[in-house]
Amino acid sequence: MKKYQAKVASNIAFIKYWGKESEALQWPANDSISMTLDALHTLTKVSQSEDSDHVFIFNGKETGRDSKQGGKAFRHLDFLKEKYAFKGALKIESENSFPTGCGIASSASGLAALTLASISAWTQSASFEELEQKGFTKELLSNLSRMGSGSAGRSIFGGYVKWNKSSCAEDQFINKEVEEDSWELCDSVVLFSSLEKAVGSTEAHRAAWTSPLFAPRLASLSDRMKLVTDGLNEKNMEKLGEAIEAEALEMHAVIMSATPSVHYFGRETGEFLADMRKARKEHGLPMYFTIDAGPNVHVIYPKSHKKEVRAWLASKINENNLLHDSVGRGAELKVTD
Ligand code: 2P0
Repeated sequence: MKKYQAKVASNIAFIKYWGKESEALQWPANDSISMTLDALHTLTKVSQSEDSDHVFIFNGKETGRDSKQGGKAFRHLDFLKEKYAFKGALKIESENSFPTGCGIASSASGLAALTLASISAWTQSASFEELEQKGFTKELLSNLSRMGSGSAGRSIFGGYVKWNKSSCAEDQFINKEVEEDSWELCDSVVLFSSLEKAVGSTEAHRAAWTSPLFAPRLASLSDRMKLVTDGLNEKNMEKLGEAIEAEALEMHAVIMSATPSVHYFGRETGEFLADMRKARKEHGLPMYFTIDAGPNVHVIYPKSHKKEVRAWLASKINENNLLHDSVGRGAELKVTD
């Protein structure tokens, strides 16, 4: 039985997708931009099955329609099957190379890998070229991944990827903004907790509109987007870094001032951010933080300073709590017998 295998890395947003204009259409409240990672990935293998329903095995364990992980996957499979009138059930085996649900967008790599591998299996396509011949361009695959989980749309492409909300939901699109080879940035994730977060992203997205900080944020975000894209194009770490730190803190301020109010990070994370800023000043290390919807910190720095930054991190954090990664090349697809 042929297995269609998608390997998709997670991504870390520099300008966050936070809040939705429409949940049904997966239309975000703002443009976002992220760096696709390389090592932190989901590997999903899909084969066609004789069973009456899909079988979804997540990290070695069969996961049903009613579970949190399975629910999102099954809903997305149902959506794809109905949209394209695909025939038959699938057997899906999916594994993450990193802890799930703690601020390393696992739904980004997971839903993108599921989209890619399941469409490849249903259409029996062994490569991106074959998928494109059947109408499934990377742009379409990215858009379909977005329907599974917003951030997943950005993980199909490598490098630095922008999700443009456009003026109506149907016109939104995702594209590579800056090539991965143009500037190699690293991301070291500092794990303060590998536990699943108590409040999921979808629920927290919904609450964003209740924060008094949300409207002013949306009004000023295009200036910050310019700083981020200029920083990437000019390879200016200070410009990029200051913008991504302000952005992460602002997203968390929105989350904390929304109803219900959620705190995704605690004292340990806060202390680490202060230490990092101090070390940056004292030792001139070009490292800056961003934080997703979880307690873990992503330390972003140019590859040229990999040795010094990682030495500083190793002096502060137990190596079991560090995940080192860098900018990646985007989704991969292959078929095994
Ligand atoms: C992002 N995050 O841009 C932002 C920043 C987390 C913090 O997108 O409801 O799991 O599945 O579309 O993609 C996490 O939200 O939300 C997220 P859904 P998703 O990466």
